[in-house]
Amino acid sequence: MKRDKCKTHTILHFRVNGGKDGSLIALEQRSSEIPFTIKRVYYIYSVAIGLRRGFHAHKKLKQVLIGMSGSCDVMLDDGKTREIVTLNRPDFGVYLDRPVWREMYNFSKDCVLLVLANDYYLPNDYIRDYKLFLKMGKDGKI
Ligand code: T46
Repeated sequence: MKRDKCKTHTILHFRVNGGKDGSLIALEQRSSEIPFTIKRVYYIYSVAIGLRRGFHAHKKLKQVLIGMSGSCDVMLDDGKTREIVTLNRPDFGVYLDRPVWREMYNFSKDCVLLVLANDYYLPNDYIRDYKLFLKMGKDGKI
């Protein structure tokens, strides 16, 4: 699987099995595909036009975000660099393997955003204050 490493994330390009009859992508839990043990899968859909979500970073959680249908943008900020990715195809994923501040926006009406995560839902893993996120980064606490 091809990967493009960026400052705040890594793009995972999935192998597409396809032809005239349609396409199929299989994601296996192995270092060359989904590089962690998947403990949780969730998806976000029916987001009202103009709404923004996210506004947090994770201390430890690793995730892969995939735009299954429609499109949305995700802004990623590691405290030094800001990058924006448009999730508009099911054949690539955004791998977040370090603490990055994220905001999702520009959701199309038909957007379905799928997320694979390496851990259960743990509210204590969230940093919901941007200034605190920057401070924790500077202090080497995340
Ligand atoms: C992330 C981005 C991409 C649960 O009960 N279980 C879950 O696994 C999740 C993810 C959420 N929830 C509850 C907690 C809230 O009451 O669902 C509600 C909405 O969650 P939140 O406001 O955190 O959703 P987003 O879209 O802001 O963020 C989510 C993930 O929480 C986050 O980890 O990286 O999607």
